[in-house]
Amino acid sequence: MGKSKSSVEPLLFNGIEAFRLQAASGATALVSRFGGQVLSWRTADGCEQLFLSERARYDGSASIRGGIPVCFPQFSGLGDLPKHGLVRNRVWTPSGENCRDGYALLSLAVADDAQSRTLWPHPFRAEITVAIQDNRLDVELEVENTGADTFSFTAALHTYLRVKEVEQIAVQGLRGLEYRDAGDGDRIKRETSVELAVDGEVDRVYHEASAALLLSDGGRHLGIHSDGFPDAVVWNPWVNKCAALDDMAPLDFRRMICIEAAVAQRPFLLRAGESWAGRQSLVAI
Ligand code: TA6
Repeated sequence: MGKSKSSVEPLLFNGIEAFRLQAASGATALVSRFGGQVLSWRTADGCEQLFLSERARYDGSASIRGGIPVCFPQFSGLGDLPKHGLVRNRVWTPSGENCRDGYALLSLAVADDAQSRTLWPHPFRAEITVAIQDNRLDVELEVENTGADTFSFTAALHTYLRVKEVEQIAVQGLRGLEYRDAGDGDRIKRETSVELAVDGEVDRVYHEASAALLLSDGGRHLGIHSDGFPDAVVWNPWVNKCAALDDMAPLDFRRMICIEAAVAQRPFLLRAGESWAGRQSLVAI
């Protein structure tokens, strides 16, 4: 039997326009035009690697809870803009696709408009490129300053990873890094654990996290590598904050951990006409 081909097909998912990517290996991804957001990534063995809340909203009133929301031009509350910026609630436009050598790739783009300029006066173009192949997902965010003046931004790929039981996971690769503990009054601390375990709320921005991270979840392992994004964020809302989110079920905090690639500690300056790109790669091992 020959190998099936890779493909990118449009479809409706919970009433919103999306694309299904299929790699020749059988790996798949689902990418929504709303938010330019990856909503699902299944490795070739059919195993879903991303968390997507069953209570997520698809009516445009909020960003979709789960998958990989794109935060730009502001990460979290690091400025005056709405939390996590302006593009996770907007409809992105397909800007390219490629199905070759067994992989499937799709790009979606979004630009400033009259509405975004009322909140942030800068012309920009942001493009997300999602590629799957075998047991690997690459997500790249490219930002172009299409205006005449320099702007600064923070950003993140806010990746929600699905786990079997969050109290059983370990995250390696953070030891020795300085972090801002957003769950503890933004205190600056240093990571001492070889393996970060989660048994309470975690909301940390690790600075200059250039090494690859390894998420272990029972017998499953996921390598997480980023380029261009200097920081790594680890977030789990735990019991109380999860209960306060109406688009998550009360016990959903047990099924997820966000490990995000971010520009957070120092805003990035982008001059007129310049571009910046950052990538997060996930490899199931
Ligand atoms: O990236 C972590 C974080 O900034 C947390 O502080 C937490 O609030 C999370 O993002 C989710 O934010 P959201 O606005 O999507 O509820």
